[in-house]
Amino acid sequence: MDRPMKPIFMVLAGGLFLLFSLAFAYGEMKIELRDGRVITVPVNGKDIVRISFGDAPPSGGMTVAPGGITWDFETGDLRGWAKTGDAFNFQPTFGDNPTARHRGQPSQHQGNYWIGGFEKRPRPSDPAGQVQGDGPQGTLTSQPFTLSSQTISFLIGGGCDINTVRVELLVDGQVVQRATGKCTETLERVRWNVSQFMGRTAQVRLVDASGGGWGHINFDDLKFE
Ligand SMILES: [Ca+2]
Repeated sequence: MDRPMKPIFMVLAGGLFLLFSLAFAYGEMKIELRDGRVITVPVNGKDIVRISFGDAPPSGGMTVAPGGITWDFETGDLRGWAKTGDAFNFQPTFGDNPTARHRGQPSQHQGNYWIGGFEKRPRPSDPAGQVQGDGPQGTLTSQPFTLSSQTISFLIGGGCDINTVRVELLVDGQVVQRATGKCTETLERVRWNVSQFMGRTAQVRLVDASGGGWGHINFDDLKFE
């Protein structure tokens, strides 16, 4: 009577073993979102080889590259960027500060924060309309990243002398693209075709080498397209 039971017992034992294996294999990856939500994904951390993000976040969302660079400054800080000089000491700036000081040139920035070289409102609690002026000079350079898209675009404004105020793209440490503003605080989108540099190591550098009139640069919302 014992013999016919043996195969059944083995199948049951095998099934239980499989169930336990699955239960232990599938842990949960928790992803904390900026809005406070927590998403759980049923996956074992040991099985993850690489995490990548295929889709751009929706407009207005915070964009932080895997390397930790904030491209739209919605973090409210300069993470992933290195400063020289004092031109960018009070950046990013919050809100449409030019309109708050009745400049007549709305910033038209993305989200809440942007680089406004003339502005000085780093926190929402700071008085609206405060400025640091054109005097300070310096640079703001992103950490290196790998160019993996055909096009990059960004919002630029501020001064219009490309010799003193500009945004640069560096590839392997060499300047390969430059853009300046139009002597208005209002930001406009500029696109660069960077397909010839795909796979190369790049940096974005903001340069403010002028303390005179329109001696500042505005910048926001760099996108990889
Ligand atoms: Ca922004």
